[in-house]
Amino acid sequence: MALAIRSSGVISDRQVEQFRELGYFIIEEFFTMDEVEAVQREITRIVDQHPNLPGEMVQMEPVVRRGERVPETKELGVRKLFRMAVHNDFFRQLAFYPKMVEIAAVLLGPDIKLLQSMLLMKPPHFGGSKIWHQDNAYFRLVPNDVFGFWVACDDTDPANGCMHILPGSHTAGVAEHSGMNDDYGLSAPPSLDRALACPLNAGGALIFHGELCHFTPDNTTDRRRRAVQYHYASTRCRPAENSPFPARMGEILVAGREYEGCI
Ligand SMILES: O=C(O)CCC(=O)C(=O)O
Repeated sequence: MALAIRSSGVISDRQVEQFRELGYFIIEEFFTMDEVEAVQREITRIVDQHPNLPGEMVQMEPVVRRGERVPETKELGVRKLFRMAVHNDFFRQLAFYPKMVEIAAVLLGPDIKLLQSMLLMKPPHFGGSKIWHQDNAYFRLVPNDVFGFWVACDDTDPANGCMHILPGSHTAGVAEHSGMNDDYGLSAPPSLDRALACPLNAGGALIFHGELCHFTPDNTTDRRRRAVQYHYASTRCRPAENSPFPARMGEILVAGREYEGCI
């Protein structure tokens, strides 16, 4: 990944160095509580419109879809909102959140796309795990100039399914993955005792390389665990030909320009 020599006012040189060496860094209070609450309200507004929404936007928890669990409210049955930045003005604007764009410019250079927007809802009691994986195993961008912001919209810890990462695992390329859809993950996942849990208060952000191995466990609590996940990539990336998924061409050009044959 092409790291700028200078860092912005938002991140320190030490954080840029940590990203290069370990594949992640954390910023507490990245969103203010007002911003977190605005995200929470917009989630409710979107889910209230379901099913009168583009089909890709709302995915229910599998146990709810299969009728094995009945959530207290529709919102508490949602696993994921997908590509909200394409379909919703609030989340489109969030793609231009100055701190995110500034950090993207440091990590990626001047030509930046929002590659993918998601809201990961992991509802209380039955919100299922997301198995160990590397995000660029889904995207297969070459070069791998792609990273994610995972911003907690509730207080998160291991019991309600916070992020777990394997520091430094972003340097060895994309490992073999198998499975389908949300169960697509590392064929040889690491043991849990090697994982670093990243508990965050609401508003805190994990910024992580697109090839960093990570997973989130089940939400076994009665607490919510919502998170915004926005991936940014350099517009010089090409979708690789060996991708098992449809090529991701990105959602929004955030800064700079596009290139022929690239995302
Ligand atoms: O927030 C989560 O539960 C998992 C997010 C994640 O790793 C992903 O969707 O790639």
